[in-house]
Amino acid sequence: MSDYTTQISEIEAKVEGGERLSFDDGVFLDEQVDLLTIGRLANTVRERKNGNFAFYNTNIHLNPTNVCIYRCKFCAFRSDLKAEKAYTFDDAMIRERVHEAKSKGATEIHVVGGLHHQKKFDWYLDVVRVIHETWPELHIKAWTPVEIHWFSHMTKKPYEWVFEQMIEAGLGSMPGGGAEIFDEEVRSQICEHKADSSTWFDVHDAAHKLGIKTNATMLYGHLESARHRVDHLIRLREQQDKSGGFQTYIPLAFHPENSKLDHLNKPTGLMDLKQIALGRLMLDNFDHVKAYWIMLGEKIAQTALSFGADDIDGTVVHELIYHDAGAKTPEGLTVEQLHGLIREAGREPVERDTLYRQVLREKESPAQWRIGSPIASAV
Ligand code: V47
Ligand code: SF4
Repeated sequence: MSDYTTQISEIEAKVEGGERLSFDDGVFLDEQVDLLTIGRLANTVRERKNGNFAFYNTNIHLNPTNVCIYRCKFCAFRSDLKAEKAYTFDDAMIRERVHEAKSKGATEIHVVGGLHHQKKFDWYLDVVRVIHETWPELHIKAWTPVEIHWFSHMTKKPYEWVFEQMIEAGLGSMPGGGAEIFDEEVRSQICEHKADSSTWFDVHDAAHKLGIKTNATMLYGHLESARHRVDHLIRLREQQDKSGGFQTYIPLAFHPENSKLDHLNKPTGLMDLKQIALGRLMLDNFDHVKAYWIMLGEKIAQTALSFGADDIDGTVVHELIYHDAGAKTPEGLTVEQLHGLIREAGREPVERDTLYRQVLREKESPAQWRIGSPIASAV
């Protein structure tokens, strides 16, 4: 048997037996294994964990400001304070967004933005408070570790204190952004000044200890290589072993347009599917892998449901980070369109809330909802 055949048979046996893959297995899969083989293996794990279900949610985005003290090289969203594209939401604009969420029957608002150097911690706290007071049922998934670290730096208080204030204001969970690539050398080339990798983990650790569920991302397709991606996944897996609060892993494809790295090509569809599959195979202790359709496009997201992904995010209205960076996907999809995509891919659509509980709606009044039981129990 060739070295390749021996190694792939060993990996297949590990996947079949539910055994953990090593760093070398991951690099081999990423660098040498064809897409259909890695996809088939990832699909085995995906179906073992989530059956035929494909999850989505009804959500809306709010990026309260694009003014940011940092200058991450991959970012096309940020703005200088004095630039023409700079904007900052006031309370009335936030309330309007929440009313829109309510009228659309959204269960979640996803809130991330820039680090506006003229805004104090109370301003960020009020963003959450205003949303919560306007409509308390709406789940607020807000701020990345980069922002939480900034709040801690501004107030000179520990992360736990920052979270306690945010929870009191209405925060429900934390999204997965700001992870980029943990390898220190690559990170220093793409986002030199912002929160480093160990800070990213410290913030998640603090969140998990307080019972706050979080997500995790990886930005791929820029200056990193296979060993950086696998190292990233193993660091996530180790943190999950320790604190157990991650719900979903979301690989994020780099969109170069309007960024300082615009000389690079956007990752191909093959690369997108491979990163979904690799994440599913390496992260044996994560329940969910998300194919974020806004970033991947509907066709790749749909295909990803057979390559390891069990979630395609949501209806997503008002997304800016990817559209500023050249994404040509629609501004949002209706529930009917999401159902169509999922069913065409041979999967069964299940609406979830942010915490993966089933969302139940009456046919006569679809904007009204109530929360059912946790979905894991149904699998
Ligand atoms: O941290 C910024 C990335 C992230 C670009 O938790 C870019 O459910 C590609 O984290 N090309 C924010 N990526 C988005 C994010 C996210 C998205 C969807 C769902 C969830 C969740 C989280 O977007 C940033 C950064 O890694 N990003 N600019 C770009 N040009
Ligand atoms: Fe600022 Fe976030 Fe963009 Fe970095 S990715 S420049 S922290 S808005």
